[in-house]
Amino acid sequence: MFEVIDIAARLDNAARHAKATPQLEQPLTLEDAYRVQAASLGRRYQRGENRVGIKMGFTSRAKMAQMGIDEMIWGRLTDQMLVEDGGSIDFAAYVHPRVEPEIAFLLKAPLAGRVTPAAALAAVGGVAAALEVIDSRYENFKFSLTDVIADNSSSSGFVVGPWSDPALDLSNLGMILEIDGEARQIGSSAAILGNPIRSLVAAARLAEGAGEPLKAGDVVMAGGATAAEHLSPGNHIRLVVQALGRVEFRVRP
Ligand code: OOG
Ligand code: MG
Repeated sequence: MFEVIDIAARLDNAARHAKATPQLEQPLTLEDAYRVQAASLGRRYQRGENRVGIKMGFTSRAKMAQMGIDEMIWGRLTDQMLVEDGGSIDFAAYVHPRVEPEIAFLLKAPLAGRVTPAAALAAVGGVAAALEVIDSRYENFKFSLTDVIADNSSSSGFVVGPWSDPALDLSNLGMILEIDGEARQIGSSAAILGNPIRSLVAAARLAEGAGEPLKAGDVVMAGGATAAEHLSPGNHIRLVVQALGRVEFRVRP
């Protein structure tokens, strides 16, 4: 018998112990997949973690093509997932981590429901270059749309650079993802729905739909602008975004 709490526990344990779990046996409905996600986050909150924002997924063609999924998804971010800019992560704490170049928004006001891009921008206090560490809890990093949603959309870590003035034109900023000093992905913020602000517009609608409207202080990750890259112990990861600057972290050996 399918039980939301059982699948939530299985995915939460897989994340906690960095041990892969097989893909789900039964296909979930979209609604049930988000129920599982909420229940697994409930377990994290009970352990003392706090929700600090949300991440959007599959907002660029490059990400959709890499994973074979073409629908936008979202997941919750907690304070425990936050990695300090210039800091490091422990490779052993992840199943098979990857990194992707993103743009992050910091809200200075609540933002709920159907909003225009201009209204979304008016609620933004800062915008930054950001790196997301994704880590599917499923074996071989393989999943269906509902599998990945249940797994909190592969959320596992995020690193945010210094906040810049959101008045900047975000529509076409060059982005270079370097691993150990070598450019591995080169892209543009335009890859994120034509302009990453559209990802924030979608986030406002989806978060409210889930009964957790975006509030002041929330961070929203707009989604990977390029395909993700595998991480290995010892890697130094750096993203440079035109006009926004850099953000970086290390993977401890
Ligand atoms: C799912 C998460 C997608 C993004 O930025 O598109 C995502 C995955 O690729 O594992 O975070
Ligand atoms: Mg991402």
